Amino acid sequence: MDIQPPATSLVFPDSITFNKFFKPVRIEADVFDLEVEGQIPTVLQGAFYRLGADTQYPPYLGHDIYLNGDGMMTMVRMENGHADLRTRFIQTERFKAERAARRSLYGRYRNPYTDTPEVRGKDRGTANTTAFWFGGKLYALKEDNRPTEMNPHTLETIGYTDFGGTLKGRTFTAHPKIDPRTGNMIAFAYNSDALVSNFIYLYEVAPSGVVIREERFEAPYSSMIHDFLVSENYIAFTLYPMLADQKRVEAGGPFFSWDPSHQTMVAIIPRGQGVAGLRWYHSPKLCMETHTMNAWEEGSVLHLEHFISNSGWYSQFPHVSDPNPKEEPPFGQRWSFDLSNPADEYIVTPMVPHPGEMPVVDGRFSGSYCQHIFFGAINTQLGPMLDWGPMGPPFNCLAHLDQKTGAISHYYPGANASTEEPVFVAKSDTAPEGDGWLISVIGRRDENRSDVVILDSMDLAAGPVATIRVPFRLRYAFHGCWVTAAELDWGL
Ligand code: V55
Ligand code: FE
Repeated sequence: MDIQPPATSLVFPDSITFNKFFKPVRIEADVFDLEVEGQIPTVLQGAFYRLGADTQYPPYLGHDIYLNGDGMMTMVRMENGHADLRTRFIQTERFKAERAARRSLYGRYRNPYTDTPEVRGKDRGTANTTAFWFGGKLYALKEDNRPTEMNPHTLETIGYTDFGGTLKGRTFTAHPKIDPRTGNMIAFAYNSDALVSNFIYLYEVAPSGVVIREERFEAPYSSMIHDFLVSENYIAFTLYPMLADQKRVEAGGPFFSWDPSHQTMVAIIPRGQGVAGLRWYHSPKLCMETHTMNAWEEGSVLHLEHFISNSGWYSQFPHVSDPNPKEEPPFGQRWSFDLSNPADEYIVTPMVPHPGEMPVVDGRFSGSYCQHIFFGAINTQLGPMLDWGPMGPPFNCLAHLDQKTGAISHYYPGANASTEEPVFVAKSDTAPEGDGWLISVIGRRDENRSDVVILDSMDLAAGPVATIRVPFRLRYAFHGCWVTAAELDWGL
């Protein structure tokens, strides 16, 4: 018998994307009744979902960035104080093709020109960014493809949706917003017409799962647009020069690179009038928006609250000319635009004295003023910086900003432990704004293991009311959501 050794290495490279605490985990688990320290609040009947990247095979090109991993969904189902865990890969075309071949076949992030001949022209979506619940359905979102529908109970992959034929575009953001006034989803898409395109699409989707509004406008350049802002009457985008370049992509290069020859800009669109009322502003400073907190209106002033870095995101994408650029951490800022003023100007107010990211507000109030903002943070007064991972410097705490008092409080999970994006669940339908439970995954590096913690949003310093111990490591993930038992229809 002719025995063939594997054609490519089955060992993950000893590089920052794949080593130490960020080594791919690849475990599709079912663990019934995790250990629970403390008490899961009785209102938390439902499931916490989170989505991340957990590369199935060592990249055949030898190197890869974290953002290009295969989608892996985590579900922690909570019922009467018990917690059950399920993790599943998203069964994308890419995942299935590589599993059948038992090796990596796809090349660089968003670059089909780097794929092996076996998969040329095949779908290359990874569905790895946001677990999102809308209209009674669970989606795995990735901004360079359509939403992937998932079975919320089994985590089986159902496949791409085009919202019953009403979504014409090929792509869809990983950061749609739910308008709490209408229940509709406000979303956008970019690089939809072509791999690299200047057009940005706006969508509104009804809870019935039908696109009810579509418009598009043209940006001055094609770049990464990861997140956006929605207030009661406005939609806003921060455009920053994380440029996509078709020629470079065709030559097998990185999809994005930071090009300081372009300016950071802001597009403000009145929701009623639509793109006909679009106004562009120019940022006096070159910077990038990492994620948005909230947008709200005060008379003629529109406030945009978001995390801003004064550099590109060099841990993922290079600088066009500087071979050794310095990545700056993001800080929270409020940008205030007086829309009655015709001038191209706005006021920048710092919100947080230390770096932060992955913010959340109480979704019942998003688009209106939110007093309370929650996020992952780096506060070296609480403990030392953790070793850098493939996404830059990891958080060492969770933070709560009270905008009314200016106070910032923290949850510090202990030494050599990192936090992830907090997910907010209101304590009840009538609870005051911001009064809820925060759910976050803690990476315990010394134990090579993860915890899911539940904190009182109004008292982070008190520490978790419940710690759900996961007996293995959940690979650092991106965005999650909470879905109630009623929405999940457990009765059936
Ligand atoms: C981001 C994340 C992505 C991506 C593009 O956080 C931007 C920003 C997890 O994937 O593909
Ligand atoms: Fe994101």
